[in-house]
Amino acid sequence: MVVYSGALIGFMGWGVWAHHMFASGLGPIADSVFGATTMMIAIPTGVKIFNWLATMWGGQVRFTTAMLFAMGFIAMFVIGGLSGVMHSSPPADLQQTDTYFVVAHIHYVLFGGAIQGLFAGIYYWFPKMTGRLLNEKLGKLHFWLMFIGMNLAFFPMHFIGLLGMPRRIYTYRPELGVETMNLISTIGAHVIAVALLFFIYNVWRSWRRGEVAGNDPWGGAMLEWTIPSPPPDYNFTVIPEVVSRLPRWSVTHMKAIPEVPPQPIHVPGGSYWPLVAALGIIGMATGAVAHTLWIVLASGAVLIFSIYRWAFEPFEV
Ligand SMILES: [Cu+2]
Repeated sequence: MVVYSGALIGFMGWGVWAHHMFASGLGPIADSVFGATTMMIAIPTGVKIFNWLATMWGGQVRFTTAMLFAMGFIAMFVIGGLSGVMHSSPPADLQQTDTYFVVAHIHYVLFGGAIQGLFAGIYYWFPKMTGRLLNEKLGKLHFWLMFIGMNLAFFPMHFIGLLGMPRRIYTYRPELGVETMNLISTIGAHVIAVALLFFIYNVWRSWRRGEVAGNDPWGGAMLEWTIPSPPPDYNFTVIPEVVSRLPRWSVTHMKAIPEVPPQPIHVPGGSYWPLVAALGIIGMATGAVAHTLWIVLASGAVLIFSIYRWAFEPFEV
């Protein structure tokens, strides 16, 4: 169900975006179609949200920075989803769409949703990528400042928009009564900026002298946690046979992964021919745009030549 929901959201996504553009005069048919899809996309999204909640319900939640970002993502994305469903009614949407209300909505979806999800991923996989853990204290400071900052910045925009302040415009008359709320928004934006400074400092510091991560700092269930951090170029010398959905946890639940001793492996050395091949493609595109046949042909020759050189390059031992 979760996979189907993901696929459905991806597919329906082609048919909801215009709910941000109803004021552009699409006409009643387009408005109705995009309004109906906006209503329907709430169903698979709801499936996903209940799945995430139920996953936590059945688990032992550890409040690491990565987890805090993941949970913050769910909460903020739900708020963005609720204001999103409000767009499915074209007459209501017509009022909201060219105001700060829609700015609030899209930031709860994209900042509260996507950006917090990205940060959850960065905190979770940074030790696998670099071999060192990000500092948790700085990480939590980053999370809370960003979480508070984003709500200060974006929540008042719902009211600012409904009171009539148009989007993409930063000036307004004092009679509109949105001065205090705009000030709160501005303060929130600066809090987000400060939060990001803590993040940048954390990455800079932890990359050089953070806590050494080892293979598996989190007690992860998946195969990437069985190999060193950072992983060798070839990942595994012997492709492991996976017999359960959670291979590293299977010791207690199901059959364990059989331990295969590492074996010698041949890895192709670094080659610059792929880069030359890519330049050939760029040359072909440039020649086509410039309507110059000989550039296309010459670049095509470069492409084919470098693919052959690349393919026949000897292995370095
Ligand atoms: Cu939207």
